[in-house]
Amino acid sequence: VEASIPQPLRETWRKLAAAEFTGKEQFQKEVVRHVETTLARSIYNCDDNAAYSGTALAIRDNLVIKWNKTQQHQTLQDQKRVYYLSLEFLMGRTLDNAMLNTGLKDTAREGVSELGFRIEDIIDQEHDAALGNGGLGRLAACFLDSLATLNYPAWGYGLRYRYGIFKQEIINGFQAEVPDYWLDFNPWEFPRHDVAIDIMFYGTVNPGPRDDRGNIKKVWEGGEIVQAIAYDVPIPGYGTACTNNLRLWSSKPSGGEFDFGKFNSGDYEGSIRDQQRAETISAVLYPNDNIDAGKELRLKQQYFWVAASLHDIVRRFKKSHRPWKEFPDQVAIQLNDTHPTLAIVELQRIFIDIENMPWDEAWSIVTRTFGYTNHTVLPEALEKWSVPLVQNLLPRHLQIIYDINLFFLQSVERKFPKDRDLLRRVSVVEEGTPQVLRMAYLAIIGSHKVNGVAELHSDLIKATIFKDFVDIFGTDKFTNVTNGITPRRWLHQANPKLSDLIASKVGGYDFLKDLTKLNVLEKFVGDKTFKKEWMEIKLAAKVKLAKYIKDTTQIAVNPHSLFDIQVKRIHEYKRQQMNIFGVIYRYLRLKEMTPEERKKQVPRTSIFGGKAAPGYWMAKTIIRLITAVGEVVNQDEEINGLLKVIFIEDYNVSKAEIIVPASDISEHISTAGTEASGTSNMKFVLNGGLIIGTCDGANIEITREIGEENIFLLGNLAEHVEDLRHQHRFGKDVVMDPKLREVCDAIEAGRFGPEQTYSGLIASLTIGFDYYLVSDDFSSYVATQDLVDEAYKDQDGWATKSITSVARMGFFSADRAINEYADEIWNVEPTKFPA
Ligand code: TH1
Repeated sequence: VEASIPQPLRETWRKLAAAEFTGKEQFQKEVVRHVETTLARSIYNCDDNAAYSGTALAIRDNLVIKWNKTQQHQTLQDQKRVYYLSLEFLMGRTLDNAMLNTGLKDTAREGVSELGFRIEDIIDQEHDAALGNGGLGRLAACFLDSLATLNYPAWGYGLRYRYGIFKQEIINGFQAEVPDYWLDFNPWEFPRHDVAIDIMFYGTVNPGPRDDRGNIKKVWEGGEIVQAIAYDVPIPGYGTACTNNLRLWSSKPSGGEFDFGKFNSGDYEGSIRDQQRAETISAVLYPNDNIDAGKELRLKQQYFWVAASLHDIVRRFKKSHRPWKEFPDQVAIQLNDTHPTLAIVELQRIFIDIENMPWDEAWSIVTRTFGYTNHTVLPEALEKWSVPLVQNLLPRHLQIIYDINLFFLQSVERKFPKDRDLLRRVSVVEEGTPQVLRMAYLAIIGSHKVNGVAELHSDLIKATIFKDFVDIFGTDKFTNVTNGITPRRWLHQANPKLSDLIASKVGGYDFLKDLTKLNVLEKFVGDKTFKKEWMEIKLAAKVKLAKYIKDTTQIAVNPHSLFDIQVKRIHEYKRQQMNIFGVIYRYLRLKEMTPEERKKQVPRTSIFGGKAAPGYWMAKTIIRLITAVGEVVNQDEEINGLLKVIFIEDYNVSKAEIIVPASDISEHISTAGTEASGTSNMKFVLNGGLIIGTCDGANIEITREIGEENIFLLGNLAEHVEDLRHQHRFGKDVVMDPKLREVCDAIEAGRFGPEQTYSGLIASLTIGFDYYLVSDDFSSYVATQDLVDEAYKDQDGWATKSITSVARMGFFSADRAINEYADEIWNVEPTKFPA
């Protein structure tokens, strides 16, 4: 308030208000001005990178004007806001998306062309914002795009990691990790040094003065203080003025805490060490997907981010001078997995310790504010924090967690008297040495809605990991919101030719805002020329990927071969091992064939990509097997191009934009019941690729929407997994599938390099009891791949499947998902913008 311009002067300001550029000439003027003044460069040293910077800064100016207006408008409207708390936002590149969403791409293309540049080269200069591991972080990014596109007043809150997900290099066939320092030039963020919040760690809880009700207050004090600085990123909606905010926190030493005493007394290095300790908090993204490592620094990150965000949210609410009980009418906070669960505890602490609210009143507000999204059932991914760790780092929060748990268990006891085992099972505190806190349970207890991310997954959590909580809270607290993807990035931006062709048939680009409009395409499945154009676009995308592969690996692949793609984090449950075993099996068959038989085979290019967590040895072994198979197969003259195996290094969002449009078939073959949803399955189908997959996650709903005849399903069902695992562990005569045996024999015979390299992988199938059931699904997998070959021979039939599938993909828009969250969980309305 103090910083605002006095009323009488505001008219002067308004007359001078910055205006957006319009048209090519004004755009060019802005680019040149930024290159010459902001960057201090000239016609003598303007390379692609300088042109990128100039273009980004010009586009940014328009974005910022929309953003400021949106924020002011939302403040005036004073509606309920959504806050999406996520430790990961896997945004990828911004420039292209910003141009498309603001409708400036054609202007920019022509504009830079006259200045001597190609827009594609400029776009290609940008470093990905890779603040995420995989699906969970990319989902958060897609949701931000939809929230803005649908005009919801929404903020994302996350961490501004100095290092995003590591860059993957393949050295001698093995993964190596290189740090991803991405902040050298980031025009998309705005530091808000005035938004600085002190966050405390460690310290002790001491008795304080009595409160209004005569109770002795608990005072948390004497801890170490770190400052959170806000960095804001504008999030433009597609075809709307609405531009939302993503606020990322960066850590630095607090002004009061930074030890100038040490500095002045000559301990310069000591003072720098303190500074580095503070900065370490937001230094690096933990590179684990679906794994909980339980590290103290990770807990520090979580509290730092959650405390800063809540402070900010509460401060914003307080400006409206409403009574506290209206907090849940103004604020909806969504917890992206359990990573921000401490937000529940922190809000309760703010209410009872700082705002002096009675416990029950506070708790009722807290639970009406939060929603929790679960993204995994894998036991190794469920967060559990050791009690001694929390006791030391956040002593007051531990007390509050104990109280939350106590009151919860008392209510359970009232509802189910004398069921001691139930109390043990649902307690937030798991007994053991040490005791651990089950964060998912805390998230459930502190939220009014809990959702899974695909139907099967939402059913599974109710039937398994959260069953007791369904009995306690009733089934209505648990719901499903099937994931979605933004068609703006994943169709219009990644595959402009396909987007244009679709627009020419469905009556313009409205389908990008209402994806169900794609269904009009079904009318054209019989249209010969349309089909031809459709398949030409697919081929062009394959040619583009083939060129990328050639440029980066020196390996030539045939764009007319069947492109079979599996790109995602490397994980045993995702079963890249089954894919590569299938490739080996195919290779062995090809080797046995006569030249005549070989001529009848469909040539195939098996493409893999994905990062392994740095400490995940099995995943790294799988990568090594893939690259080793490639080394053998790609050079085998007898095979003569009938099979190629490619590993694409450093899979990320911008590479996905090249890869996704280029698939004939993509693989989504997780052990049934393990992949909560998957979202790349949706991206591939939306781009006219077919799927080979298991009955898992969103594959099931994709099948329901597009029809069984348009998908290649394989393997055992989720309901049989438990039995099959039991058989592997305790069954008497479990024999490995003979086809898989043959593959293992080839590996053990050293056909892909020293057999010891893969001993762990082979052992996982035998003495490891084949936990992911590769043996059980392998023959089905191989047989289904044969069906894929057969189907591919009929190119016309293939095109029919491809078009029909795309026409039926409307459901998988992230817009649909966001509208479901808005209606069923957040109870928020879109903002109305003046026309
Ligand atoms: C993923 C799920 O594995 C995937 O199936 C789902 O589509 C995606 O979330 C979005 O819902 C997950 N990623 C993580 C990452 C961490 C912890 C748990 C999960 S679940 C760090």
